[in-house]
Amino acid sequence: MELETSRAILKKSFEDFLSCLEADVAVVGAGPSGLTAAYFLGCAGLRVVVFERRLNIGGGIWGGGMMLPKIVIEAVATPILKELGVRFEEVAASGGETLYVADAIETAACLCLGAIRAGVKILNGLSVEDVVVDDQQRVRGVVVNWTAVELAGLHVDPLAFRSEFVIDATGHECNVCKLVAKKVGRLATKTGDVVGERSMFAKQAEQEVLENTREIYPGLLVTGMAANAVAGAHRMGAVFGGMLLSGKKAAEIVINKLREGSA
Ligand code: 48F
Repeated sequence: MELETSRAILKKSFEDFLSCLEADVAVVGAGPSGLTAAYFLGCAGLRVVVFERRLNIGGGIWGGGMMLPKIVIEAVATPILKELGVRFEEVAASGGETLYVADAIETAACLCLGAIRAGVKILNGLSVEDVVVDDQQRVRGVVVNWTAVELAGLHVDPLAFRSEFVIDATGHECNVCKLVAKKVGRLATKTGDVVGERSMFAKQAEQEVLENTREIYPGLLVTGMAANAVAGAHRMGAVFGGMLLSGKKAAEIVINKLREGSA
């Protein structure tokens, strides 16, 4: 039984890795924005792989607000929760806006399952440490290593995965944008570099995150909190509507670009 277990795991894992070697879209980070982007891209029939540094999938959803496992969503984002089967309740209305609360664990689980059922491959325990560029210096994929290798500080060369587009969904750290700004070229921000996130102003941040969801460098899109951090916009705390809407917008941008043939 031991050998059969090993053989099954090796065979099926290598099949998965080989199937992800060339994708339409590589999403970096399996938080709410990355999973939502992946879900809508998968629903559009695209080949999507998500690379997640941690073993657990869901990014900042699990912690809710200060480790109290609830998240708040604005009315405008509730259709996405409904589509993914997440239940929610109305909690408050202020300034003409109604807010809803959902269970953080249910939200993370439904987003993850929704993406998988849409055909997305999620690879965990893997860190994106660089991008692949072509002769025009356009981003054409990601360079990946085991997070365990990174943590152990071992000198192990990574492997490359090719994709037509890469989406930086790494949250506050905006890791892919940082390394592109450092090693590849100027980002489409006011400084050409990562500007850095501003203090909490939830209402404004939720609007900004949609405006900031875009192609930030040829072949590289940015979504979720990474979009605000790169652009020098505000943070929002445990309000998650903007994350879901931003992920959906990133998917729509990529779908349109691939349809136009502008990859
Ligand atoms: O942080 P995260 O949840 O990003 P998000 O989708 O959502 C932000 C909210 O959780 C919250 C907020 C808004 O309400 O302010 O913070 O923008 O998920 C980011 C994921 O990216 C992974 C990281 O482990 C996390 O799960 N990640 C970060 N860097 C890398 C990475 C990397 N280099 N390679 C792979 N995964």
